[in-house]
Amino acid sequence: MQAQVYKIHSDFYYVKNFEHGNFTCKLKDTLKKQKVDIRVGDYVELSNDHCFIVKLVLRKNFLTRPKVSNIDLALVVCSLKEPELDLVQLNRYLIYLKYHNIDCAICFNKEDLDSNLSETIKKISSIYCSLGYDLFFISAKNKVGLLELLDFINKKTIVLVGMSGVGKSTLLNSLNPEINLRVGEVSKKTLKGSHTTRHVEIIECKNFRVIDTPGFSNLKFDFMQPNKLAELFDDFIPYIKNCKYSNCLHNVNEKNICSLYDNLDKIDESRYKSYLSFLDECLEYKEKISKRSIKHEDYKKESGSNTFVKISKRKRIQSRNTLKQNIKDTD
Ligand SMILES: Nc1nc2c(ncn2[C@@H]2O[C@H](COP(=O)(O)OP(=O)(O)O)[C@@H](O)[C@H]2O)c(=O)[nH]1
Ligand SMILES: [Mg+2]
Ligand SMILES: [Zn+2]
Repeated sequence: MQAQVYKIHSDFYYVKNFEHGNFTCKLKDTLKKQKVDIRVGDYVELSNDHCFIVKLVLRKNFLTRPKVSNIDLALVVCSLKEPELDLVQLNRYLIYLKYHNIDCAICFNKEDLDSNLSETIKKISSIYCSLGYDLFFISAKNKVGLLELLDFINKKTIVLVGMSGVGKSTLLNSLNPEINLRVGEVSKKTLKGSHTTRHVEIIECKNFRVIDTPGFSNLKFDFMQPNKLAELFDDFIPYIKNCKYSNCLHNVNEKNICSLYDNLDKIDESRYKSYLSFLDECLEYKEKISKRSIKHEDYKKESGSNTFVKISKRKRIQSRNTLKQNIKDTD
């Protein structure tokens, strides 16, 4: 029987089959040995007694941070005020989700706090409409703009993405009053909300399902090669095609040979600023990887025509002399 994982707690997997109901399972030893990493959202095959997960079904998509899978739509939530709208942070989520092949729509929340709303809408739309995102200007608290949103997420499994304090829990409560998630008050001092979602879980709502997750803070591009980044910015594509070199990083070092850099006046400032900031993280990652591969070489020892792999220092058994030495040192 197939079921979907809706919650994971220590070693227990809470799964659901639409006909047969809910079961609590453990992972079969063979899967544990293969280090199969089950996530919330995964479809799995159960043993006959429904006590064990015996197989993972191929995923439609997945994220590693947070660990979720099979997402139809990510609703990226930001607030216009308290905390102040942060377009770099918004782009961070959008690019991250694009990299993982997950469709996104954007909710701009707390419209009630923006005294200059029509200007804001104009500015935001000019950047994000042409990128193909569906935009929703809402007030989760006052239940403004929610009907349209409810219609849009109909029958979908969604995930809410956004910094803490922007109103994700409030939005879920307003969309679906029965679920009653804890809402954290924004701290008066920092204007940042407290994090109240502690585990990943699929919540069944009236006409949609939501994966509630705490795991989208501290998201960094520390997993990607720098030359792959620009391709994820749809607004850069027409220009980067014309750069002189295919490994162009489209920054100041490539002046005059970079078509994007030479056309920066046609790109939104916050988009390019976001790119440079993520690029730094990718470059850091690349450097880390290259250092790691140099270290790898250290572990090889050549003797004549043979290459031996040296045991890493940490795993080598200490000689009795060094042991004695260490004991003396700590005395
Ligand atoms: N003024 C206003 N405040 C809101 C709105 N939505 C949420 N809030 C407040 O923002 C704070 C953080 O909301 P919460 O839902 O906990 O944010 P989360 O951390 O993203 O889940 C709470 O004090 C909410 O009452 C809104 O539309 N307008
Ligand atoms: Mg919350
Ligand atoms: Zn370039």
